Amino acid sequence: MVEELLRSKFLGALVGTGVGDSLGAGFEGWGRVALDKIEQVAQMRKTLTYTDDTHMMIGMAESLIRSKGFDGEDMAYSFVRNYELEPWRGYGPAPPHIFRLVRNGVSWDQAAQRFYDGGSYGNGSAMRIAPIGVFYHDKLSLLREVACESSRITHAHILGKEGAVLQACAIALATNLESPSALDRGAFLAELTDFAQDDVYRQKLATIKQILDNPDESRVVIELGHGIEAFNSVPTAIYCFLSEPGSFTRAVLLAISFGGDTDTIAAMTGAISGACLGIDSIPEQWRSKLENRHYIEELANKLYDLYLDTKKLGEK
Ligand code: RVK
Ligand code: MG
Ligand code: MG
Repeated sequence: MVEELLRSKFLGALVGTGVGDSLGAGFEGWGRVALDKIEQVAQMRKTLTYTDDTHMMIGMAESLIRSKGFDGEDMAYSFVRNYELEPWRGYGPAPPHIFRLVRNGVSWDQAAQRFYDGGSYGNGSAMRIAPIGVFYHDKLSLLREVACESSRITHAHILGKEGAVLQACAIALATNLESPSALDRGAFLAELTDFAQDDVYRQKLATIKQILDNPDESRVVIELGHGIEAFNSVPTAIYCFLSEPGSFTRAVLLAISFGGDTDTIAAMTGAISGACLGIDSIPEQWRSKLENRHYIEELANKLYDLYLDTKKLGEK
């Protein structure tokens, strides 16, 4: 793939997370929302302020860049430090407690096991995964391992880990597409199904195929979900991308229109769509209002430079 196209996809996935998250944040907990209502609200806002989804995505990118790849302890402390600086970003219930344990000396890969039954299956480890999705897009078995390890920092339940893995894989497959016209939705879903190791996700991927083949949006919330659990939101984001593969705007608006956990479903849809279509697909009127846009772009550029360096070293 041409280098500038790939760079644009790294930028698209990271900025796409931020734009989806901040646009969706105003509609959290709503029922169905009309598309023009979402656009109107976005237009009225001076700044698009992001939430924990993007804040943790930033922490993940910072750590990958600093450590030149995945380092669990460094990534955990990256999340902890960012949380301590801006605890008001709307974090889910468990992460702040986990961060306190890590700060008090509990090992990064042990703290999350203490919460819920077998760890959390919330969508918190999938919503932040864009940097891993793009950085490991051409090494899918390594991507699986790293996505899973990164999830263990806060989400140790198998369904939490598998949600992060599936979202990372969707971003990677989207990154690998030369253009949206190269997308074969059936093949994309078949690859994700091969990658998914849990029946809950395999079943939801089969439902996505059915809904795409016989369009019926009333099935989306009922059967795919719009909730805070990874299995009730990652499949919905994948559906939104596959439903509108040629338009970042339409994919993200669709994600928000389903209501529920709108910031997170839109963040994950934005990450996949941005990875497919690149940074220029994100409307300038949204991009220019995204809080910390230049810093997020700087991180995407640094991550891409690191990807190139790592690739050159591997080729020697
Ligand atoms: C506020 C039973 C479980 C569970 C288990 C449920 C931000 C709980 C972001 C829990 C995202 C919720 C969101 C969230 C991300 C998880 N048994 N119930 N084993 N595991 N749950 O606390 O980071 O918005 O109801 O890990 O995943 O925008 O409260 O948080 O929407 O999932 O929070 O799980 O949240 P947590 P998170
Ligand atoms: Mg959030
Ligand atoms: Mg959310």
